[in-house]
Amino acid sequence: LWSFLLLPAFVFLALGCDAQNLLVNNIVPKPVSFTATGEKPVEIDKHTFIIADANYQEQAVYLQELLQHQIGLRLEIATPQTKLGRHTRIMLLHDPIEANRPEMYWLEAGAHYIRLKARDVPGMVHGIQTLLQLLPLKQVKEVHLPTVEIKDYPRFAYRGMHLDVSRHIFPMAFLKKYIDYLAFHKFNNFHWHLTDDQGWRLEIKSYPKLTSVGAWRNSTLIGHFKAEPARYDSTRYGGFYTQDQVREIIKYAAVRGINVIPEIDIPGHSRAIIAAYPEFSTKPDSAWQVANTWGMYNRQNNVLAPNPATFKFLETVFGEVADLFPSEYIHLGGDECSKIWWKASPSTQEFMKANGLKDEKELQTYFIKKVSGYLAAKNKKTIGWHEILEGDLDTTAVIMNWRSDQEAITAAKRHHQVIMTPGSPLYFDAYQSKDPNDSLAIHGYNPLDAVYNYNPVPAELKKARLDKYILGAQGNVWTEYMETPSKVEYMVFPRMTALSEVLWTDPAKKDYADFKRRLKGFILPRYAFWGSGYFKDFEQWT
Ligand code: TNX
Repeated sequence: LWSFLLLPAFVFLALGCDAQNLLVNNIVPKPVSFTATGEKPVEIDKHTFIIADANYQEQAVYLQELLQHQIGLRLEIATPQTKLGRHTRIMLLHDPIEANRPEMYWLEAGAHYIRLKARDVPGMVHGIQTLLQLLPLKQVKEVHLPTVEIKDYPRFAYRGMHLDVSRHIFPMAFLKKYIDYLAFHKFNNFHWHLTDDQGWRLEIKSYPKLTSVGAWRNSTLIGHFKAEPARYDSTRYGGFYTQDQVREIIKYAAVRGINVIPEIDIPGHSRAIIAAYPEFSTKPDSAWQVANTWGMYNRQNNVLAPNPATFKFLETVFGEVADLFPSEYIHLGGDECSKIWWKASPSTQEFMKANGLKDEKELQTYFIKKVSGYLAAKNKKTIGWHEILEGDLDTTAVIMNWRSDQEAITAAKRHHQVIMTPGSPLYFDAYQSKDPNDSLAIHGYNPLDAVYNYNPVPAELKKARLDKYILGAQGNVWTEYMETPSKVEYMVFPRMTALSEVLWTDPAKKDYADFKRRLKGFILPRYAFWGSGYFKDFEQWT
């Protein structure tokens, strides 16, 4: 008789736990640890309150908006005066949880409460994302959340996505959507590539021609299939972001736990600058235009000349940038600086002689050190592409490595921290299929499984116990052939989702087949819910 009476309770518990395991098993990126606590599920309905302490007031509003959008319930944010009664409360609380675990969160769902604890804003945002992944993607009157306990934190400190807005510019609304994508995937840095040969996109008060001239080119991409060459017409193309707009983006990202790192690319990739101010070029008398084609490297002059006016310019521009962006790090580019224009310029050669620089590499280092010094004077640290390693640099500079493991090993041996962003497989402007009719892209083939199976820590570094120098990794989104937001979405999804798990989850817990199960069952519906495009044929190519 006893076993007969106990059976229903047992079935309830067993089913309850299964349901909980199932839900938690669907989270992307996979969390560090979770336990299904098997209590009576928590009910969320229109009477549920959100309560946040002083640290997380903005995140309470963020959660309120997300919940309203996802399940159609607009929950009230309680104030100290609110009478809570016996209704469920979702609590956002500051708690150090564990020492030395930045971005950690602790989610507990018990009988009448959901408690989210975090030591910092990014941690709280990650907890919010996990909570949303435990809830359905549909409008409800009430929903029952199985009781769970999740403790979670990232594998890497730097988890970035980059976006090139020079080759193509995107509306403010899309930048915000992109930041929402980063937040959902528990990234913490947005690398904003704001300048390049094909357009300068940031208002600089002291040098207005950077945008009145430098933000505009006379070519617009029209053809865009792999099977046919890219075609352009000569329509004027361009635009830029005002400093007020930039502040709006920074604020929007900060609420979502995301730091915005601006990149001003010098001393190469500077064609838009010299179109606006020819006096900073090695040929001040030429009439330069903002570049109308891609791939300027070596073919057309796009380097800055070392003269007092140029250095004054760089100090002022990086000064305005440092004042505008709260980020601890500013990216000064430093990639692909063609040396031939310096070789061919008598005044540059004279400058080098006068300053004891024996070759153009040393001149490049001279530029990087100057700008790094301007940044340091503003209390900012430097990030640069790995070419900045060509010279002897202060070890506070972080190296962004876009080539092979070898550059990372060199940098780490010289005690620089490194962010891994190798073309293969982290350039999301590369093809994700071998379909001859695919939409136009650059480079080879970086399919989804290559991204998923990527390990940012080179084996040799691990052996040499230098793996602590790897800060993390980043997906790069160069937009030569991404002229619309939907093309960007097509290129980043689902590869960005795969990268989020590379950066967050313990490699021992990764499993590509299981990732694809979660992707198909739970993330593709998200893309659809956001109204976002994505590359649908990934199964065929991986
Ligand atoms: C190289 S990687 C570049 C970019 C291009 C990209 C195209 C790097 C630091 N520079 O200027 O957009 O290749 O994939």
